[in-house]
Amino acid sequence: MKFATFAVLAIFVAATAFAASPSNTPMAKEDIVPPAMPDYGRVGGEDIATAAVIVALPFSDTGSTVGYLDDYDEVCPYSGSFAPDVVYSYYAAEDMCVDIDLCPSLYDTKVFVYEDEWTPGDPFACNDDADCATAYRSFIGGLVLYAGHTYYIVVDGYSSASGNYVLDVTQVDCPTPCVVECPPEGIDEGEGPCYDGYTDPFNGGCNSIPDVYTFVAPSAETITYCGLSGNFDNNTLKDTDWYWMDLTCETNTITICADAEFPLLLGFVDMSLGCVDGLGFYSYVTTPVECDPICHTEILPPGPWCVFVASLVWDNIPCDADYVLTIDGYESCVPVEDASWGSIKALYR
Ligand SMILES: [Ca+2]
Ligand SMILES: [Ca+2]
Ligand SMILES: [Ca+2]
Ligand SMILES: [Ca+2]
Repeated sequence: MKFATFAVLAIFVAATAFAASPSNTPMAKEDIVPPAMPDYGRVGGEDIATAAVIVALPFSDTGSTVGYLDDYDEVCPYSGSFAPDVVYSYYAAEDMCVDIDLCPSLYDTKVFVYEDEWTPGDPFACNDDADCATAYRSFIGGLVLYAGHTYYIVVDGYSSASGNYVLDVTQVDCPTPCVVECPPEGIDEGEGPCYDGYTDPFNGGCNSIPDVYTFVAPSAETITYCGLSGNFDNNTLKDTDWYWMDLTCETNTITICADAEFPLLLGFVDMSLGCVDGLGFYSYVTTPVECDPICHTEILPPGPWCVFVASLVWDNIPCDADYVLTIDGYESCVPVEDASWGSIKALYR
């Protein structure tokens, strides 16, 4: 109690000194006494051989990775980490699903899971940064464990990060498998699945050299594409699909919708300047979960535009993950001065 009072007082004094100082330079950082940090202590195992055994679920533990060795690392998607790690193990007596939650931890965590043995470069599951209340914490949701297998949960850190962690492993209802079906009217994207070393010579847009596109034919009807996207090269790359439209009307109200077996990034790219450096989205929408259809509407001026579809994340999305994209409002406009009755009638045949 005494110490806590002292720490609070020290911060107050430091803040006052900083605010009121007539100096034109800020005071040195070392003068600020940091608040006391708890030390959650050493409780996890050092490595797979000495893993701390999780006997039953739900399981909750707090500990610190400080002072442990860096035995393991996985890329998901950041490489080059040398952070210390601790290991827990759990034997699944039956098929089940679990959430592995490090969200309340106090440092930039990373977590990965091995099945039965160390499989470097090929973890059973892996996450660095999840959608936690605090940024950069880790979470693996709805992970399917199979009866008769032992799972090693490695609590690790991004880069050199280490510190106090809070680990919760909870059995949850297994998620309904997300399956996106191609409707009968769907046009096959035609690209095929990505793979390690893939360079996307098909429709990678400005991510490919040379740039390549799927050219969309205008239609008064809804245009539907069935495509694939996913992650490859150790989840450092993703297949991006660029659908090219030449908008010819004075204003073009375009609605794009997509449903995917992966978290989705869907948007418009203004291609009027081509693949210039720093090319960004005109606008976009995202969904952090799979099988969550999203739509986006813009009123666009005439010119070349792309619809962009890809996985939002670099996180073990298989290369054959399906999506369905629809485009509404991409119609042809014939310039009035060039229009003949014949050409106008041809449009509506
Ligand atoms: Ca490590
Ligand atoms: Ca992290
Ligand atoms: Ca694709
Ligand atoms: Ca592609």
